[in-house]
Amino acid sequence: MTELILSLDVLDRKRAVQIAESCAPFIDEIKVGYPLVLSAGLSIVEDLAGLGLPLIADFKVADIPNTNRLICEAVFAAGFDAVIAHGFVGADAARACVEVAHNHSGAAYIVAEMSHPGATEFFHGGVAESLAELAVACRADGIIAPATRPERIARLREIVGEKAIYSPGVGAQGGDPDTVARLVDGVIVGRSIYEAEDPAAEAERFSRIRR
Ligand code: FNU
Repeated sequence: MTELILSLDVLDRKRAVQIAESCAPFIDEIKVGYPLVLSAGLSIVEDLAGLGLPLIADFKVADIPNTNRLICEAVFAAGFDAVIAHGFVGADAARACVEVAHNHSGAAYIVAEMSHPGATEFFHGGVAESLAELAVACRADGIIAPATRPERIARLREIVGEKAIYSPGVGAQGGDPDTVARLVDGVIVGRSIYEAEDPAAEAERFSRIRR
């Protein structure tokens, strides 16, 4: 069954918790990134932990191996269950994230190709394929691939096989949830849910794309 992952890019702590609570029955995981953590503080993780849903840290970690290790240790110490890291920094740096994640019984996902229009400037021409290969070689738990380009997801699936593919870019960025849900393990949805008049109703609607 394709998972539904709520991207909680809401700046106000109270509103973030309210939205997460109301959507919780319809979602499988919550993804938190810089917007919420930098606005509300890392302790937001404690507020969300009570919902019992896995929490993904979308920090797109991209530094030298030692710094990546320190960042990921802090991520898992804070209570996150998974981390998203960049692969373009090289296998040693990406592997540092994977190792820390696995030492904490968590998961690490490598960005293979991003979803915004500008991503084609650097990710195309074989780069995304190389990043997907790197994710496999580093024993990452999966990759991030663009819901805005289903044909690219299909290509990257050939490389990662049964590893998880989590895909942002449906709704606000134009990707079609039904098309993408058939290709991936998890669909990541932010604005379409948290900016809706009734986020829970919208989450419920998206949850029906799960097969
Ligand atoms: P929404 N995100 C993304 N594209 O959109 N982590 C990527 O290639 C990627 C991401 C994140 O558009 C983005 O930062 F690697 O409002 C945001 O948090 O649905 C979320 O996915 C998409 O949010």
